[in-house]
Amino acid sequence: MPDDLERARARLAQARRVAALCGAGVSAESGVPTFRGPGGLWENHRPEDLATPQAFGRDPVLVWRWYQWRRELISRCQPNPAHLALAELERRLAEFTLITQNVDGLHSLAGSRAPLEIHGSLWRLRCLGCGDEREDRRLDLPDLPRCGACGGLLRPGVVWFGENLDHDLLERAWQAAEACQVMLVIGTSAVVQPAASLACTAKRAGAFVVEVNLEATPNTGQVDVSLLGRAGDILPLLLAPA
Ligand code: BJW
Ligand code: ZN
Repeated sequence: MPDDLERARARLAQARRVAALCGAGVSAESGVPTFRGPGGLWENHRPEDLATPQAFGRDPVLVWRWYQWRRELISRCQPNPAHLALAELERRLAEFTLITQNVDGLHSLAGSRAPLEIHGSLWRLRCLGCGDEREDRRLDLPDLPRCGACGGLLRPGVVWFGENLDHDLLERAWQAAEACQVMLVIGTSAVVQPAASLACTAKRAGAFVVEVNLEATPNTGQVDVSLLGRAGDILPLLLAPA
């Protein structure tokens, strides 16, 4: 592990173009629950009951309750050293792309300027009537929030299973994966597509890929270095001078 850390640190220090692909593990130390694994959101809820357009169509009150609960919980969370290290990396590099699956907004709070939130944001609401999408940070939403312009039902501005990711954001993420010299893959179980494939794309295009996770993932066999541990401990070490 110390050798792997050194190798990763040296490659990162030399790189001019870097991309990071983040998952729920990055926010875990801020107190945001992950999805899979012990204590994860899917331990007590089935994704198909809460995170699909069909679930919302069947029971929007149930789905909204779950999202309101998460908005409230996350409103009390602060960025942790992993978020701060990623914001610092962006300041150091001319070309840095932060691709995040997280919908909690903590990267922006940590100072990251342009995270590609490929699974959307809990803090944006979209109208099913007129399609208007805007930021809304209220914690006292009614059971079924409605659009001020057309009265249509509002939904969370996140990407559910079976839905397409935003084309432009995904395109920028693919481009960053293809162009980067180092990719950091942090705190993601790497089972949800197409996000998980971004690491393989970076590897195929010649990047040095570093995984940071508490445990092995389906990507571990393909990456150059796998650093096992907490993102909030490892990322600051990766950025520290040699
Ligand atoms: C730590 C740590 C610490 C903990 N430090 N580490 C190809 C093959 C098979 C299926 C598909 C496919 N292409 C598409 C699909 C279907 C589907 C999919 O991938 N299914 C698989 C699960 C089987 N994908 C989709 O539907 C996507 N849409 C799409 O592709 O459209 C086109 C299409 C549709 C249908 C068929 C084919 C094509 C959309 C995916 C949307 C995912 N949405 C969610 C919910 C977002 C909204 C919300 O938050 O409510 O996104 S699901 C959930 O999983 C969330 C996450 O962003 C996502 C990924 O999870 P993540 O971030 O990896 O978290 P965890 O919890 O899984 O892992 C945490 C990790 O951290 C663990 O590894 C820990 O060890 C680690 N960790 N603490 C470091 N301190
Ligand atoms: Zn509307």
